[in-house]
Amino acid sequence: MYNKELEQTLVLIKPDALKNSLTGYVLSQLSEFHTGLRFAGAKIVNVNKVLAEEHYAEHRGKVFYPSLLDYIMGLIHYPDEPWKQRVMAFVYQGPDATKKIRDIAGPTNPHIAREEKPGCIRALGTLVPIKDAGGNVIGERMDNLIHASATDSEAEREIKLWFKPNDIPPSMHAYPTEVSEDYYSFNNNKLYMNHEPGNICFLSPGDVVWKSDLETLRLLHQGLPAPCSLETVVAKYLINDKRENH
Ligand code: 3AN
Repeated sequence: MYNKELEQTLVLIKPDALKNSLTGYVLSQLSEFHTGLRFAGAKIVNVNKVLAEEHYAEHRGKVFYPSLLDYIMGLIHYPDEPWKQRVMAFVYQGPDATKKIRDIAGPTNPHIAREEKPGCIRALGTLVPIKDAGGNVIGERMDNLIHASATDSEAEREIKLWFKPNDIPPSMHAYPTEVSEDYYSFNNNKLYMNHEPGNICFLSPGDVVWKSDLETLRLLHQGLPAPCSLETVVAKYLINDKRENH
């Protein structure tokens, strides 16, 4: 039976919130006292290009997409301080987690947030013009401090993108897991089911894996269409990994 207590959602405290020292404010707004929700996972992440692209895959090709990637990678707020380029990623858990957190976060656009929902977190954000090489304004970047999953299915996709099963206590797992019986490695974006020198091995026999990831890997290895790409599965294994540029 579906257990509402296990419902989960992803929250990212983005580089503009970190730079403006709003971490404590955000965490207090989202605290168990205010929301009834609990932390199920937490990590500091230096967001690499693959993770940024996968997280914002739905915006690929849009005019603001390149600056959105720079923003989440910390390149806008900490251009010369790579050691500060990070976000804080959280899994919150409890009944109606996604809806409760979206309500407190507020509308995507900080100007609209200020007009329609004063007091929400994103009302403290800013809009920044995006210019082309000639200096013409071609769009705007929304520095809106936090990311919060929009729907339960987005939450599942995003939590599986940012977190491995072992990042979350087993008693809090909301999605099925499986134990890998095989090695999985990759090189040049190609998948291998062994551990060859030069490859990055990201799964070994005995590792606990999201069941849906293992199903995807099996399909990809057979050259069959899969529900998501190799990058989507591998991204979480490269978080904070020196070999990420492989
Ligand atoms: P939300 O973050 O509220 O779920 P999404 O998922 O539609 O909104 O968009 C993800 C991020 O992409 C937003 N947080 C915002 O930074 C950026 N974004 C979305 N739509 C636009 C837009 N029309 N112009 C500029 N940036 C946008």
